[in-house]
Amino acid sequence: MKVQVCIIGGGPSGLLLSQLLHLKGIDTIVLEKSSRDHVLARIRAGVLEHGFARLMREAQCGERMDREGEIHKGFEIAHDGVLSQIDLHKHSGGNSVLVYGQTELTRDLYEARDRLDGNFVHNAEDVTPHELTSDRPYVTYRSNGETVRIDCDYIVGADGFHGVSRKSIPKNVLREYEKIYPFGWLGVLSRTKPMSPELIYVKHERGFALCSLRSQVLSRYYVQVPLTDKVEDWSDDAFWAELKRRLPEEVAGRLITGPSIEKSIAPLRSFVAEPMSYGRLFLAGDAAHIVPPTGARGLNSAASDIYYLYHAMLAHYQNDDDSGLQGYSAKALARIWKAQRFSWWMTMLLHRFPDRLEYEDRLQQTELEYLLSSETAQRLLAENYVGLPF
Ligand code: RFL
Ligand code: PHB
Repeated sequence: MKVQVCIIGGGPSGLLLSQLLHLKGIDTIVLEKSSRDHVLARIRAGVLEHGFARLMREAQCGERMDREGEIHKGFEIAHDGVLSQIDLHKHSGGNSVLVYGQTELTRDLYEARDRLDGNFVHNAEDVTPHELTSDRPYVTYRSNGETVRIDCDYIVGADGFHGVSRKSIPKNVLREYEKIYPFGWLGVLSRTKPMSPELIYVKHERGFALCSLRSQVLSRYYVQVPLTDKVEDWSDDAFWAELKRRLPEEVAGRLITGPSIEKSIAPLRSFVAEPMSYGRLFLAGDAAHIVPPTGARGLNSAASDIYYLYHAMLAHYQNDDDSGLQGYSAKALARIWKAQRFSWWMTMLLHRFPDRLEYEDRLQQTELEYLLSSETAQRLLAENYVGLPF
């Protein structure tokens, strides 16, 4: 089989790119190693930048997002028993974010691909890119015991952090930057009414917590836990009790608890791989970079990669102009590093760090006091949280 662009990975990055290219008459195939049900069972991001929402509309996938997604013009920070509001709208020149779950967004993308009869292979085993530096790259995979070969012009590696694409770039070309944080987030999804219309980020001496939501009947909460904790260690009751302890009293009193319908622990990590292209392979999304979720940048950073790659491919196929593809890695990385900086900053600001100097704890406290007392500092936060332009 021959296509113009072979996309490895059917998460939000791969699906969005295939949909955008398809609409412009560029043919793609998406090779996904898992089943659709498996991909749709993952509970991840909840906050979308307005730039991402725009791209979803351009991909003709924005209808349900615009109907069911909630516009959030601010969020709250809880610390020392007090709540302080960050007015994103005021401090970012009228912008906001959209609260709409990654699971729903991925479902919308799948449905859009189905409507256009997009090429999609689920349960593709041993997906392997070949001949990346030749002008005839190809990808092989196994399905029902047979090896299938896809010839293409370009390969896009959108196969997440554990995928095969990044690993196919030679070690002497690839440079990896990584920071592992000494804790994780224990997340619970519950079919309960959210306690607050806005997200609440909590700094507490027992550790960070986050109150988020997916809709008016679906809540998402997180607490910072040591890396050694296992999900099995945490009964629902223990989770709710710990969350309550970290919330200001008036807020804790409003918390509505219920059985968890999903519970998982995500370790926190910052990671960037450079360059993001090698020959005819282009990396996008979590395949090339990871952020701790504190700044809600992960999926949003994937969206800016897809935007740059989509326009670079259009320029190639429509105008025979390869400058976008040649400049893709540098352009994407410039924005990625800013999202890295912001996510690192939010993480350092709000978490409890074991084994740290008291001096550093005082600096952290001062940083937060400064933020909450300075409009200039809140403007910087708002500009980054709603998403830098792309
Ligand atoms: P994905 O979603 O990991 O999808 C990659 C796909 O590739 C498949 N795959 C392969 N396919 C073929 N062959 C192989 N060898 C393959 N290896 C893997 C996988 O099965 C999968 O389907 O990457 P993508 O598309 O780049 O999307 C990235 C986002 O998923 C991620 O950045 C966000 O979820 C991060 N994130 C958040 N981002 C935000 O922007 N806002 C948020 O509020 C936010 N909250 C979060 C988050 C991530 C979290 N966790 C669990 C890490 C909250 C959490 C708790
Ligand atoms: C979420 O709702 O899952 C969420 C929201 C904001 C974050 C991270 C995760 O910063």
